[in-house]
Amino acid sequence: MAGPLLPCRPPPYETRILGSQPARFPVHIRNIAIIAHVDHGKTTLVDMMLRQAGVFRAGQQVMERVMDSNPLERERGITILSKNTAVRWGDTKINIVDTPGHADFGGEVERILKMVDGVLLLVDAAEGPMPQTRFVTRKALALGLKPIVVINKIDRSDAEPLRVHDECLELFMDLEASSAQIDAPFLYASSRFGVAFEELPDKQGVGGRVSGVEAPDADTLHPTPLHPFIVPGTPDWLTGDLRPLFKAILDYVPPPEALEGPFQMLVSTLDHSPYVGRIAIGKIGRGRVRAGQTVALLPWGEPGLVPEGTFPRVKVAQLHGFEGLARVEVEEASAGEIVALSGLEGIEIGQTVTDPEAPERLAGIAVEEPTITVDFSVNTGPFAGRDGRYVTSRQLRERLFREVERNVALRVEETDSPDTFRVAGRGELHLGILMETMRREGYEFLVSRPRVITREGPNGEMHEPYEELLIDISEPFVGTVMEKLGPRRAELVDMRNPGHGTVRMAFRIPARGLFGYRSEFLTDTRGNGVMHHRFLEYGQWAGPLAGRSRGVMVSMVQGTAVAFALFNLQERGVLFVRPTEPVYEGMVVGEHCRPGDLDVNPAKGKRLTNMRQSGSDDAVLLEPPRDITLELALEYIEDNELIEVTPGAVRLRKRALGQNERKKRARSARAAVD
Ligand SMILES: Nc1nc2c(ncn2[C@@H]2O[C@H](COP(=O)(O)OP(=O)(O)OP(=O)(O)O)[C@@H](O)[C@H]2O)c(=O)[nH]1
Ligand SMILES: [Mg+2]
Repeated sequence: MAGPLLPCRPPPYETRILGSQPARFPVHIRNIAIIAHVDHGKTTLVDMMLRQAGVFRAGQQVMERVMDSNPLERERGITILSKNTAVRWGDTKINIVDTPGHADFGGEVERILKMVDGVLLLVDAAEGPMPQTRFVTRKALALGLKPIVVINKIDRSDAEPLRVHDECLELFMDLEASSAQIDAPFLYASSRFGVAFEELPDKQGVGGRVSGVEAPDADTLHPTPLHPFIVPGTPDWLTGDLRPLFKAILDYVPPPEALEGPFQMLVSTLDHSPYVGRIAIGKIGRGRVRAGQTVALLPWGEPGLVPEGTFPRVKVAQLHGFEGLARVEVEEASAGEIVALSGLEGIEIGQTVTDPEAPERLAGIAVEEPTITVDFSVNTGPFAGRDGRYVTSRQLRERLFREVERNVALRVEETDSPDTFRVAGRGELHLGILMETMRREGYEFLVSRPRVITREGPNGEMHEPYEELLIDISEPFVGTVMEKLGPRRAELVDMRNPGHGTVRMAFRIPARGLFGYRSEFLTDTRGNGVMHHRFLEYGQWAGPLAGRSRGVMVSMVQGTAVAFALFNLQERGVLFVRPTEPVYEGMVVGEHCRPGDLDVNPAKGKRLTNMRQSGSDDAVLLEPPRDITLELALEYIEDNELIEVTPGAVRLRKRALGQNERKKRARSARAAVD
């Protein structure tokens, strides 16, 4: 184990805060990112670190997962944007970046790794390493970062921390970690209860042994202030706190290099404010920067000196450092600190900002290329404009191009039709979030089925994106899953049966093969299975794939859905609409339980001979309809269908609404295949 860091050189980091507020100096710095697969507990851990480091006032009401601050993140319980925060632990400032775990945002995590000097790699004590764990670990190891492994959620009843410990080591070997990296410290933690242990606590005992950190006096270099925060309901055997984690960060994460010389900083992430525009966030690599200073914005390119005259010079309007949940305005900051610069008009991720006298570019990380594309177009349905505020192609165009300003992995292109825009992104979640955000802002539009973006292989052949698919299901469902994935061209890569009834299967599958699979998977496994997928690589075009195995029920009338009609239809499949919902001709109102589409009349009421009969409609027993979320819709629809997105509704519809037109198109499509 590495010993405590000795104060062998003068503390180089300095941040002068504007105004009279005295800053607590000198400080040491640690810059860390928290990385993991989705839902392994990163944001919950940051909550507890903030609490125990005393960021909140005593008694202050703080919402859970406070870093997931935007409404969509709160609603979905996931992190979408990475965020910076900082805590003080003794005389050390720890800058923490909470990152998103969903695979669509992997590129962002990769860039974040450039601004930190260490990572906390969280792994769920039951799930073990997952596809995204492998991805972020590979990136962190390749950058030479030495992780601190935190086996989290040890409180879970199905936790198997020792097995997961072994699996992490196996992963490190697989990824050819250096011996120093394999020697990473392992901690056992529960972010929910705010505890971390160096040794696995005994479930029968009281409190874990947190060797070495119980006596703060023994380590005078790192006084360990702690703001006790005991989560109600903490089991006895989990008595403890996060001191072992803070200690590990101080001991194992190297302080940032504090290079003297002309200012130089790589922009790792962007933020946006309606007042100051783009905000560039990164770690100062060398020298210092002041508010009001003129800097050079170097265009992307090879590392090294950039010729004079090829870059703009701009003034840093404001300079902010991170402190708890706030950003504090500072007048100057030096190498090693993570700062936010505003006023740099046109700045992009991956660019280097320097002293104009020493325009030396750093190696950036290219923004990941999109893998799927959809068409956004003006709503042409009969309900167009009913509840949206922005419905014209001009408004749609303006909004989409504005998005590109801050959503770096997104591309928007015009098409031959002035009403349609091609939007390319990293996956269904990436595009789904854009769609959801726009709908909340009052936009209305149609979205097509996603298409994969193909590339040309080395010999001119066509390549398409492949995904890594991981499925956890109970044994009896293995057969069904294999049967369904075969025609989708999935290749079984690994299968593990640890013997407790749940089987884990890993596949390599063309991204196209996954379209429409999630809803089938949920039906087939009756909601018991878990599936995760992430982009793996480009590979040979897999040839034609079968589409959705079931057809849909299409409304042949415009009107209002009636319980009586829905009751009769639910025998034919799963409905997507509720009674009293408006429907129109060509709208998809449910899934047919067989192949082939079915024209139906969801508005057909019982003949109203007297009041009692129509009143008795309410008593009809209806299955709850399937909720159509945007991501599900994106995965679900076929080429001849569209998603209608409005502030009040997400509907599925046929491209051609009229029955005759649909038949005609279906005939010509069949003819084209034959
Ligand atoms: N049992 C248990 N559940 C936990 C623990 N930590 C977090 N959770 C739960 O796991 C879920 C995900 O937690 P988050 O902190 O949002 O996970 P995350 O890694 O930030 O997720 P993303 O940002 O979406 O990748 C939430 O429901 C938490 O309550 C833990 O230590 N034990
Ligand atoms: Mg999170």
